[in-house]
Amino acid sequence: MFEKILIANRGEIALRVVRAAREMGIATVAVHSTADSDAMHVRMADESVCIGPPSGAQSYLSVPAIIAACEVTGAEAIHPGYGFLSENAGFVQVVEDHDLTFIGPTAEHIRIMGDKITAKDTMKKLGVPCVPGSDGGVATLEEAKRLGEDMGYPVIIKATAGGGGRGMKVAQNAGEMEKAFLTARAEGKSNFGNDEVYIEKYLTTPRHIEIQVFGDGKGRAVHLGERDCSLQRRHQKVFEEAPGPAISAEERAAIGKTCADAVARINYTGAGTIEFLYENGEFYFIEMNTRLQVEHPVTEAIFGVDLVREQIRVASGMEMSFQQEDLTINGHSIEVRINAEKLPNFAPCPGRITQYHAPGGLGVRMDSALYDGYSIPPYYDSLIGKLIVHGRDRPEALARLNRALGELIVDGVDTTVPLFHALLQEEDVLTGNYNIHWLEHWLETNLGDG
Ligand code: MV4
Repeated sequence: MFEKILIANRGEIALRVVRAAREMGIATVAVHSTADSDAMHVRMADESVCIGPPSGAQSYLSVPAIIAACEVTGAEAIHPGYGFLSENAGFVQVVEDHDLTFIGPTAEHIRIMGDKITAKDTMKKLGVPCVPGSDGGVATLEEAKRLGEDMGYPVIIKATAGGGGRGMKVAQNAGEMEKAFLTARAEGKSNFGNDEVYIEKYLTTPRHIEIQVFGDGKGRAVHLGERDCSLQRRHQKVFEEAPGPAISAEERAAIGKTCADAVARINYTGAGTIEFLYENGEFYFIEMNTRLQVEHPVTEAIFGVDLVREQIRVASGMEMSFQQEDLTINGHSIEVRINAEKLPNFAPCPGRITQYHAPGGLGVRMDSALYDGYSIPPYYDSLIGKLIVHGRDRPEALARLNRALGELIVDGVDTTVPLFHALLQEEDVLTGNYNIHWLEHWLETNLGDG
């Protein structure tokens, strides 16, 4: 096992990794920008290294600075958290070239899943159900139009280097194909330097269901059920839950086994998430994320496992601490993302926190790096905390969420807390009756957003 690891991230996720490491007796090194000298992750880690000026590009994304921080402190492994360098295959390569360990999958796995056409082709060959669409890339407008006619409209054109909603365009009919195709290609080129696109049948009212998988890198893998993350605004999740209210135990077992078998076959290491659209009882693969996700705590809550601990274990060459048979679901968990944003338009709202009080009590977890007097810097994303509740069933989790939101105090900046109070009054939220468009429609109707 490692004696010391470096955490190449900030905020609540850096703190999350410090906590897991400390319970394992592993020393931690925080890195930080000059804007984060007073950050909680720096205070909580055993050591810290300032790696650059405020901008992410010059600090948390600076590969030379992070490698140098490992060399100076003697850290043996790097946990990337989410975002920043977590899905950067080139970074993983540099880490390995310096005889350090990346706590996550191999550069090759990241590369495969980062190219969406290759990811889909790989998953299809591994028996994972995919959205019907083009076989690989579509090079010409003529081919795109032919596919549209064959498949039937609407279709969606996606940039292979995109993902998370970037570089996608819907064509409702043949007349919209030219613009959608050329725009998706141009966006792929300008945003990712890659103009390759592929086409899928557009599913109109699906849920976003993602399966948590975990591999040991030696051909064994498990699944930890699904999360329903359908409530999103502009491809940013705001409310996530596990298990999914629409997914039966039989469906979970079947799609879970398919996913676990697929990642076992490719010797996948560590935590991964296989994203699906779910419509009319069918799962359709869209993307795989090769990182620990923001919403991992809802899975931890219902399975009673520490996913970061497992990541560190397998990265050090140890076995996972569980097998599939050990993994049973206990109750229901919901996470809401507390962002420093001003409604109705979700404008970022950095500033000084004059008072912070975290909720507590049975079944309540608040993952946050906030403290009284902390100043949220304007340079990074607006996530300032995650409130995660766990109950014996969904109604209990919802009641607990309502109660915990009422206890939370974040004074000095606007937050997304009022949104959650309002959502908990909605029948569709209370019954789990929503899809990927529900929230945007609700925001438009109730807040005039959009
Ligand atoms: C789709 C789709 C409908 N049909 N693909 C958006 C993010 C990226 N991960 C994939 N996305 C979508 N792909 C087909 N064939 C609808 C979306 C989509 C979406 C997906 C998940 C969660 C929220 C979403 C909001 C709008 C569109």
